[in-house]
Amino acid sequence: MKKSTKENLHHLQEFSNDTDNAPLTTDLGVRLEHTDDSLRAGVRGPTLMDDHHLREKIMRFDHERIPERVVHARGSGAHGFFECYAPIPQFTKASFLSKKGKHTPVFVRFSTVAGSRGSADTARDVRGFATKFYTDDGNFDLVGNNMPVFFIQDGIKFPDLVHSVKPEPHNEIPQASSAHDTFWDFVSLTPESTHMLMWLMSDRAIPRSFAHMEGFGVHTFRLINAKGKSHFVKFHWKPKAGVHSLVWDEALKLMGKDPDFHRRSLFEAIEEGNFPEWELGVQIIPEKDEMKYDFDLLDPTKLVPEELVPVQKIGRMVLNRNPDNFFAETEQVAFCVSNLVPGIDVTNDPLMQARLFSYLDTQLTRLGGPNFNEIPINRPIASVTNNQHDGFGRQKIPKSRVNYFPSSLGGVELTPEEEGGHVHYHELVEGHKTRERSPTFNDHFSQAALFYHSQSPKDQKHIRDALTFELSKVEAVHVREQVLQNFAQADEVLAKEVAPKVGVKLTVRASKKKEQEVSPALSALHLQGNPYAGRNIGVLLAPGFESASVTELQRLLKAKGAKATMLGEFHGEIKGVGGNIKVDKTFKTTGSVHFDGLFVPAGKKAIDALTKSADVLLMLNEAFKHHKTIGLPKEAGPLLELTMVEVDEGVASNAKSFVEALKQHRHWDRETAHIPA
Ligand code: HDE
Repeated sequence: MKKSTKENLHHLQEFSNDTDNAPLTTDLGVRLEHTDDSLRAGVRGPTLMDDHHLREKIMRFDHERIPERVVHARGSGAHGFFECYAPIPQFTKASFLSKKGKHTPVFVRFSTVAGSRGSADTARDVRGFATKFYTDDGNFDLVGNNMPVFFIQDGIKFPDLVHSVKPEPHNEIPQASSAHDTFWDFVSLTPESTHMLMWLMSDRAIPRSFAHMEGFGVHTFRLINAKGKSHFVKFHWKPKAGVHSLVWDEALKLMGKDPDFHRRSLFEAIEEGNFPEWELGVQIIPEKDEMKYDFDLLDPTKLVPEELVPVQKIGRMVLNRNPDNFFAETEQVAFCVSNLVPGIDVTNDPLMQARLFSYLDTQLTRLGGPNFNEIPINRPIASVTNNQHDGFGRQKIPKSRVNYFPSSLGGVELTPEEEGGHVHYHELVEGHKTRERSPTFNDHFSQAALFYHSQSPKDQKHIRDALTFELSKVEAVHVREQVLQNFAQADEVLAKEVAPKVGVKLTVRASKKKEQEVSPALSALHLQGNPYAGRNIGVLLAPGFESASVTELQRLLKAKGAKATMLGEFHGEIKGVGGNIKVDKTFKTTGSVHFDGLFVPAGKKAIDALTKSADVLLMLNEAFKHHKTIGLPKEAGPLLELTMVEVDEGVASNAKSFVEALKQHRHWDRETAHIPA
């Protein structure tokens, strides 16, 4: 049963078209009595031009596709609401941030960047995290990512960056992967990308689910209060479920086993009532502090460490309703960085400035004309009354004869600023026209180092492993070397450790010894959240299992907001001691990679049967290799012997100790204890 709340159904409802049990009609509402055979002259004769139903049906089919997004083509969306619980009217007049308890409907689309629309969810990539707030004063789109910085400082480099990461033009290989020559060639010659590359090589680029990601507005924005005063602001989404990731081998396997892994877990979580939730945080910086830091607030390759400016939480967002139709909503949603409301304004960040143009522009090609904001998912709640009447696909019927301004015959009116009329921030701007970058943008390595040094040893190892993997796929040796020269500027030891693994002899050109600063807030260890939210445990069943241990596991998991999936050789009911259980998924159609842990219930007969299944043995080995919690009862010795599983703190013998061990998410000690470096 779908859960929904009144507030986020809002204006979409009037457009919903429930076709279940309705008569089949043509596009003009003529009811049809036959749709399986075309109209022909004789049963074996030619098809007739008179068949308007055939022509209409095929015409619609021929035009079903619209251009996919040039970047962020692969995405998944959900509806929800934003609740402001700690208003900040002293900083902004934005209505949705100014009143305690105020609810605003939202639509969020998560995405990968590089892959095509049909590519796999778990590729190593940045994730888009775009939120449309349908506020009383118009739509505000926070079109962010799950990483707080970006590859380039100026939007004019974006086409180069994207061309380099997309499949190479001569053979269209590889799909949804940065591990190839052109990407690393471009970034090796663009040292400002080093900080973002550190994030991209980290486990943040392979999230466990969308609900386990932070979100960031990336650029510095402005908040404007009712008196017209401006403060700089950085936006953050903090996930209630914490920041957690897949392991790389798991991500690779999921690309084959379940390319929809992230889409599916978002959809299922919402259907099951386990609504993903984030808190909205702001870092607020007074205008007088604009030049206070040793980085420039306008430089999108830099973040503001939370230790310098704390994140103030002001509200929460809950995603509680799946779209009814993927195309109409998730595909047609059009986010625009220029969708701003009074109280929120932009800065001169040169990346942001280019984005202000780009998003509006791209929708014209993607959605076929200037009326894309009349598509239900894009329509604001605030009423729209202006003189733009025409263009492809116009939906509303304007009634006034006046479509110009000014007029003495009626027509629209202006709203003074005091009554909510939009004005741009009164910023002083002066300077010579120039194609130059500010020297305050010059330090490309300090924050790359800050991020790396703030990671736990395990996370640092993952960064080195990922870099080794990616560079191992780069054919041009000089590119591998140049990349490592850049990384060496951030951390020489890192570069020197990777170099021999990718066949590079590294003589570091400049090695300044720097003090190793850290920002604890940048480590996922400090973002653990609720360890059970969204977790899914696979229960391995065979005839003769003891149903009591399964029931107990289900009860304990449910109480914590996690779930269990029943796995068996085939579909149907499996006979257990004390009760039968229906299989949800079969051994062949899933794998350990689908689950956060595996549980074998008690029951000697069942365990003997499981020892005969190669699928089960593979699953247990993989769960162990991916550092997951495994439940194996005392009598599971014969099963254990056939696997590489070694009993450690992540291997539990009953439901209670299993759920306790699950709290850890992964048992990383295995990585160093069992897998040679
Ligand atoms: Fe985007 N980006 N971008 N981008 N971007 C698009 O807009 C662009 C950038 C981001 O779920 C496109 O509607 C330029 C940064 C997200 O629909 C396009 C530049 C950040 C999404 C576009 C950037 C983003 C997009 C493609 C450099 C993080 C998906 C289709 C100046 C803060 C939104 C579309 C969704 C989508 C252009 C850089 C995030 C072509 C020119 C930095 C989350 O307009």
